[in-house]
Amino acid sequence: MPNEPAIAMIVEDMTCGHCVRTITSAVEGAFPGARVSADLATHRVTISGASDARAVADVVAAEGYTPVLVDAAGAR
Ligand SMILES: [Cu+2]
Repeated sequence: MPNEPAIAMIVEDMTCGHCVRTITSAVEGAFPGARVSADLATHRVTISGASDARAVADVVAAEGYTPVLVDAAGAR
């Protein structure tokens, strides 16, 4: 679904490449077909290919992080 809106969240406690890998593999494992891109500098994580933002945030939280859902269009 190319036009499916992306999910975006700010994860302030995502602080290194290990965090990025942990979050990416957890989300992609829980939502087959989802693609995660993470930017360490802004702590922003964008997920495409998944539709339930709350469920994605719950997966990230289950890994011990603190996701805050934001508007995928850019506002935070
Ligand atoms: Cu880390």
